[in-house]
Amino acid sequence: MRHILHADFDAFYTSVEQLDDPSLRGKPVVVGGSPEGRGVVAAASYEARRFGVRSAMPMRTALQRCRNLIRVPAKFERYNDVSRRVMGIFSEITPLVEPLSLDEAFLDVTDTVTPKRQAVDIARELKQRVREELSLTISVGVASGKSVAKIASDLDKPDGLTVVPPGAEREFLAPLPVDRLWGVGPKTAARLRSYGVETIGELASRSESWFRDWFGRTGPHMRLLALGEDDRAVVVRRDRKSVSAETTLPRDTDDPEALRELVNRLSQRVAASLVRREWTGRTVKLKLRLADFTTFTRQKTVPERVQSSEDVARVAALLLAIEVQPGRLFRLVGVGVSGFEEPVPEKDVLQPRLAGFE
Ligand code: TTP
Ligand code: MG
Ligand code: MG
Repeated sequence: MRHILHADFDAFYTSVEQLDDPSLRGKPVVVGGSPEGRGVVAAASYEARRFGVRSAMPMRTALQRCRNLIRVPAKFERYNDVSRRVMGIFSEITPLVEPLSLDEAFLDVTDTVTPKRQAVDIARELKQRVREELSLTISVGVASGKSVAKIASDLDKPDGLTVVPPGAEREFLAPLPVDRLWGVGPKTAARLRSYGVETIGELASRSESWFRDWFGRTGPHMRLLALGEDDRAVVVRRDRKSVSAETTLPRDTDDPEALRELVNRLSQRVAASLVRREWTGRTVKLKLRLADFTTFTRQKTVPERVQSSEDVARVAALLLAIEVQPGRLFRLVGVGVSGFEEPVPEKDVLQPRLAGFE
């Protein structure tokens, strides 16, 4: 019996914008491109959704549906930063975290569960920590497999918590429309409807041969998902090539002390991330941006593997010392580590990607 959590931010981009700018709170807000430039809606706040505004909708249509809609351009660096922080919180709960996108991840908490701390308690903890540390809300689904957990997290948004007890998967899925199934997009859903299948329950009641006849090789997989059976593992991807942190200085500076201090702080952040992942690296990289926006990197590969903030900072400081000169003003400093030695177990490599049906 496994316990899988799926956690997903509510209205991610717009919630971050409403957090950063209190004047946007409680209002219909979208993040996306301008209507003149044929932009589309990336994210819509729940207030905007009341007017029928949705992700992927042309901005022009969105503005027609809601005349008071406030449009904000995307700040991807900021979303990336929030994403890294939430993934950090997740990986403090369990190392078995599989990010699916910037705003969502699966967590396998099977080995974290104790009689006193059930999966639902962990889900509540997770929500509370995200609320306290990031001032944002996530919705969480709890189930015995990934597919049902993902569907569950979406059912009670925003700020939702949906638990599907073991054994209740099929019953939980039955009334839902087929396009809720993970991997069933609009095309497959339309095809299923043309066969008279509207709900997941109707789909689940079809015979094995029906699935094979209509969906060939993907048929058996679709059938299992409709039955709420999904034994795919939560896969920790170790394909990240580097871990880094950077900051723009409040004021451009050539002060060696201030720069050194900043390198130390950034090294601490990078090291914390390395320690959390149990990674060690070989190459330390320093990124520098001058007052005139010229940006360059310097890197050094060392014989001993680095992980601690002292080691990262020592190498980064060496690189920095070469570049610091009186009158040479720096605007941004970044520290990164790469060259990880982390053998990927065979079974992870062979784990099939989450295949859709179209
Ligand atoms: P989602 O998690 O799909 O949506 P959401 O977080 O905005 O809202 P929900 O409460 O329903 O989860 O996507 C996360 C972010 O990804 C979203 O805030 C913006 C971006 N995104 C796009 O840029 N284009 C899209 O078509 C979608 C669906 C999302
Ligand atoms: Mg989301
Ligand atoms: Mg999402």
